[in-house]
Amino acid sequence: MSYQKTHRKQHQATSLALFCKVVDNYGDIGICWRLARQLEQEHGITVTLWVDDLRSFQRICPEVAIDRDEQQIGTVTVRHWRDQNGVFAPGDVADIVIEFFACDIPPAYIAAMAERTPRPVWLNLEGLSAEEWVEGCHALPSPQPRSLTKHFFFPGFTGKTGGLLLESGLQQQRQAFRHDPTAMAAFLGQFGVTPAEMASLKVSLFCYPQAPVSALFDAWQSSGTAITCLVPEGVAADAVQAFLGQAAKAGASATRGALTVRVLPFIPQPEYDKLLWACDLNFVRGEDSFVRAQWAGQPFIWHIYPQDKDLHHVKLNAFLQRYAAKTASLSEFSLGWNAATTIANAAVDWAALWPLLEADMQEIAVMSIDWQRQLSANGDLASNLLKFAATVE
Ligand code: TRH
Repeated sequence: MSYQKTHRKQHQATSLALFCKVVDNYGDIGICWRLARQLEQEHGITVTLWVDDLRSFQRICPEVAIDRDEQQIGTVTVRHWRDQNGVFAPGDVADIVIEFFACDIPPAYIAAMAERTPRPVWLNLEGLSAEEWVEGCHALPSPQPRSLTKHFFFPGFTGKTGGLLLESGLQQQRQAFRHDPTAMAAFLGQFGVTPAEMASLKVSLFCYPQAPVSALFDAWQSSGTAITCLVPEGVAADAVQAFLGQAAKAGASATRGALTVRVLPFIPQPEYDKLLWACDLNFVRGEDSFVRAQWAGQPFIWHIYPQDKDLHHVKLNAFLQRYAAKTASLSEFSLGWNAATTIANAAVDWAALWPLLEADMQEIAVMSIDWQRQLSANGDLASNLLKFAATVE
């Protein structure tokens, strides 16, 4: 990825403030935390992460203390963004200021940005979509009051976008883990996964409550292959509880027919990556786990974040056209999982769809490696973001 430079800035950025408002669940802070760590660790940028919801943050990063206004997590400074008040001087403003998902940063911070010399680079880091319009909007300037300019920065799947978050050593770590059966067994074993379950087809399940989990569980029970479904606590809780016949607490498990369902604790973010690497098929959702499943290189099914008027179906189709155009079983299954087929959801025949997907899994895994190559060729989002910031006057 290259950005046209008109003038080279005299100084490279050394500090960055990232403002994160948690709209829902864990994806907003999940993405911001990943980006903050990578900017510090791989680029030596001093990062201050402002986040309004420390409880959600703690769920994916247990080191977070929920009662602290300011804390260091690793080398990242984390500030509790309590409200829009606050007093800021130009000296408090970082070289690069990022608002995640168009969150409103405190007015006094913006006023300080306007008074700072040089002006900071101000970016709005947007949500991920495979739709074509993203390429046209990526990197566009948006003039703001006080002669400030904000630029849009879009993650994406092509070289005309900002790319995806990808840590530099991730693929080597994944390969080392995949080639180390002892490490994989130890990882899964800590959650009570038995040797028989390890030898079965292992599926991780992360989805929104409206996914047709019970219907799929019914189909899996009659599968010709033994299946172990690993579900973090709190996910699809009603369907999991109904299957287990007991509360869906970490450690609970039950087997019916070919299917074992086992509840895991909700694990820290780096451990979740390992879960995706260890499983043969991953059900993921939202944005961050969706991207991690792509780097895991295993077949995956995406449950997209629901939007009003089924707008998310457009996004889902845009992604499937890029990723799954050649694999009908994957497209059909994904559309059914998201109630995005033309058939009513109740009519999706999971018992018929599942064997088709299962039969294509090896082919999908091979295709996934090719997909990873295409994505990696776009560079990684953190590096692309810094390269772009260096071109902004
Ligand atoms: O949690 P999500 O649904 O998050 C988001 C938000 O809802 C957000 O508002 C919306 O904009 C976005 O989806 C599209 O799904 P996501 O994005 O996959 O984020 C989940 C995070 O939680 C991710 O960083 C992985 C992490 N995680 C763990 O750390 N441990 C776990 O056990 C699990 C299941 C997930």
